[in-house]
Amino acid sequence: MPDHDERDGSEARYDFAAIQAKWLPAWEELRPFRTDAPGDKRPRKYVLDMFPYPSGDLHMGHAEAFGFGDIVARYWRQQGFNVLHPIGWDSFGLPAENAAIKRGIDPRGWTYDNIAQQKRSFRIYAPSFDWSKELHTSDPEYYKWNQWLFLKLYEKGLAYRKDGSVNWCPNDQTVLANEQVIDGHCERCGFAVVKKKLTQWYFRVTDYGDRLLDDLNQLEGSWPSRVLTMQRNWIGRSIGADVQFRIEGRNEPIAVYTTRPDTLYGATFLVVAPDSDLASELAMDAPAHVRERFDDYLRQTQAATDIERLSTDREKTGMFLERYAINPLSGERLPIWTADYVLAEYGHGAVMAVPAHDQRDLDFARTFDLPVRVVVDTNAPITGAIPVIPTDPETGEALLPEDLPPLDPASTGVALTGDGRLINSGPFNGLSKNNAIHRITEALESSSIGHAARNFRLRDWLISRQRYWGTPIPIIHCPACGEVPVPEDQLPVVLPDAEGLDLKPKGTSPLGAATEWSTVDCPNCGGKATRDSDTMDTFVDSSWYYLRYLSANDDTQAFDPAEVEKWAPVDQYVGGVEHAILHLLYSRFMTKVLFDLGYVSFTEPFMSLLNQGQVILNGAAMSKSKGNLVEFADELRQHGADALRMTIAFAGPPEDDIDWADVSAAGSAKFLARAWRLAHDVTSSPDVEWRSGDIALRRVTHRLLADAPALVEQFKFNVVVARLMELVNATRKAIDSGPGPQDAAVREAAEVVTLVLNLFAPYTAEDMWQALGYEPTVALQLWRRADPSLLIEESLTAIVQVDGKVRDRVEVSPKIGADELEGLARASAAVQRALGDREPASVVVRAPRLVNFVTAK
Ligand code: ANZ
Ligand code: ZN
Repeated sequence: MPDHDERDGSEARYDFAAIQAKWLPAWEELRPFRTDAPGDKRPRKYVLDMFPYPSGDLHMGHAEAFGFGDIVARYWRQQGFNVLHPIGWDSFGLPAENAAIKRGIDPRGWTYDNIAQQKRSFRIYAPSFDWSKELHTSDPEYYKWNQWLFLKLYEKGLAYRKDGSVNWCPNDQTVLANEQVIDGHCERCGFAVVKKKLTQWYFRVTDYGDRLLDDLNQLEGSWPSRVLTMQRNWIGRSIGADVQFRIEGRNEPIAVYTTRPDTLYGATFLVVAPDSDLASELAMDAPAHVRERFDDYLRQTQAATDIERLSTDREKTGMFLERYAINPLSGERLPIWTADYVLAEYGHGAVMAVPAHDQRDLDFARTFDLPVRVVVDTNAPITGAIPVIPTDPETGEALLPEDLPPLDPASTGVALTGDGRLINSGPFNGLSKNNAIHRITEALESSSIGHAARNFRLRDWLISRQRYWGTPIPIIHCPACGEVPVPEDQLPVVLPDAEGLDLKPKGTSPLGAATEWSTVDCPNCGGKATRDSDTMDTFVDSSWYYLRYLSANDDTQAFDPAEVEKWAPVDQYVGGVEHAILHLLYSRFMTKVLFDLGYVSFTEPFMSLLNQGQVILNGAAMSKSKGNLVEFADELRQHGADALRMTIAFAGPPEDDIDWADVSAAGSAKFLARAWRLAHDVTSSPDVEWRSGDIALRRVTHRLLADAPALVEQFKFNVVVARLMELVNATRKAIDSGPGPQDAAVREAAEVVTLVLNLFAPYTAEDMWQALGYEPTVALQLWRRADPSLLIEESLTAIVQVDGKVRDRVEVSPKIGADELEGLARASAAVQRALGDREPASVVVRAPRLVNFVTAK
């Protein structure tokens, strides 16, 4: 709807559709955002939005994320940088395949149709992309380099295949990474996930556990702190010791991992994970009735998820294996149990149970009536080397031992996890917990029955999937040679045609059924061999795409090291917090691997991260099924790209959710029309001398010029918009009831409004720029420096009172501090007269406006 407000000056009509239609073709011809113009000497910035998955048209979440990314990209261009802001599609993955199965079509067609649709919408929305770098991960030109990367990891021993118990989605009939299991359910379809033993491909992420953790320190302050915390928790480094226990009737000792070697004398039994090889072996050599019960118990375990198993408020289950271990320090004989609260995949899949000091062990011991022995006296607190005598917090009197809470977890049911001094621990009695951890670890090391050890919660990355629409794994299985990597010059291994293949999930990859594709000659011995039929997790594709943008059209290498040197790492990354763990972790891992391989010279991919909130409606997430969807296409049609972008920028801090019920795109359109008319009302020419303009308006203009950069860099986009509105209002007033449209300050203000609008409303800004007498494009105009002489603030009048009575007024700066203001007030002759020889009992200072001296009455 064209907006025209008679009260608002110019007769010109703001018609967003006409403005869009005018500038879109002009820009496409100008290509102002190309980054490879010959001789371009500008310094560089790399601004990246997480690339979209082509599941349909763009949605409001895209409008938001790409809107924010574009503000940053446009801002750095105004600051004189050559800014790379690329776009591509994360176009492999399950939704395409599931849609294809449902409709009996090719996932390729579905995917590329959706990309075309999203592209059309992007063109109108007009983020400042360099379209020449466009990529799609499902193109062989892209996934060839996934395969190349896989082979590099394979050469380094960082890609390997192993049998393991994996998460299996019975609905999607594919394995899932631990990260893709949410509360025991498939992240994609919501089906309950089960455990299955399968041979799968992994990337050795755990080798990088320490660096993935330690390098987060580099990102402190430039990534959201909650993302840093989520990364740290996910990696979950734990520090402790491995301890060897001899097993009766077995040659080899077994190892357990513990974070509390100080409690070794308090171990009263051992527990092994039912689904570990060790448990099966121990049960195998146990009496027959144990073997039978064990099989039942194992089945029961496999139905539970890791999260359920680790939960502390779950009824403890388990069984005695009728085997015994020997405590390596005390020589005590300890029964061996199996219980599902111990996980096969963590540490060694076995624990020394210390029920007095570990809650899960205690719950278990109480359920099965096993002994509890306290070995750390937590009533003997420690500070440094000096024992502290505990005191009653109320009376402050020293407490006698009998007054202290009992050291009896067996009856209280509460494990003692605090600090204290060792008891019941032979030669280690009297040591503090921390000293004992050191001493006992040393003792274990010196007799070669243990050593200091670390563990990560992080697991290796399971990358193989039994699905069609992904990157084929470039390995050939030969009966004679085993695993043979596909030679580099035979890449890409192109996906076979979907036509004629049954894509329905059935537990093995549909690629295996493409016999013509999968039967090959072994590159090594020439004999008959078969291709690996699994495809890669799509997180592999997105783990390095930021590098491919730099050489998107290079078919000789994954990326050109010279381009990487110029552009990478990414200066500003923008995307959803739903990727706070996996995608970022995998990109960080891949970057470190590429660093180690000598391909890049940095170890972190994304120097700064902005997580936008969600666009919601009436307090709830939008969804098609709930029927509360705000469609991007509808909003775009109704209000235009600029009003949409403006609404998003103005809604609030970008990290917060935007409730579409609380914002007004129509209001944004009105504001844009109001701003746009300013440019048409200016009557002075571009060469007018600004310094001759109205000083009050110039002050408002220059304060915005001075403040906006820092506000943008702190992502306070909404504040910039608010300040821009203030300038638009001041300019309108100057035209209508101030110095008038011919005043130089009016032109200056209108030009600055245009420069700032370029960040949020590029079409409107371009049209204003032309109305002001300039050539396109405003997007490449440099930011203007604020004139410092216009930033000096006016003074204001502070009131000085004595006992609430006004005694004086002083002129002060609006920025005056409380102490300075009080000093000025005390120096006032009127105040000194009013006070006489009385000392004020208190002084109330409300800088910059008021001081009140209160005398005691
Ligand atoms: C004895 C002990 C005594 C423990 C005590 C704790 C407190 P984090 O911090 O997560 O690394 N553990 C070891 N392997 C396990 C497995 N596969 N499944 C379940 N639990 C396992 O936890 C390490 C502690 O978790 C280890 O230290 C071990 O219990 C248990 F007062 O050993 B502790
Ligand atoms: Zn062979």
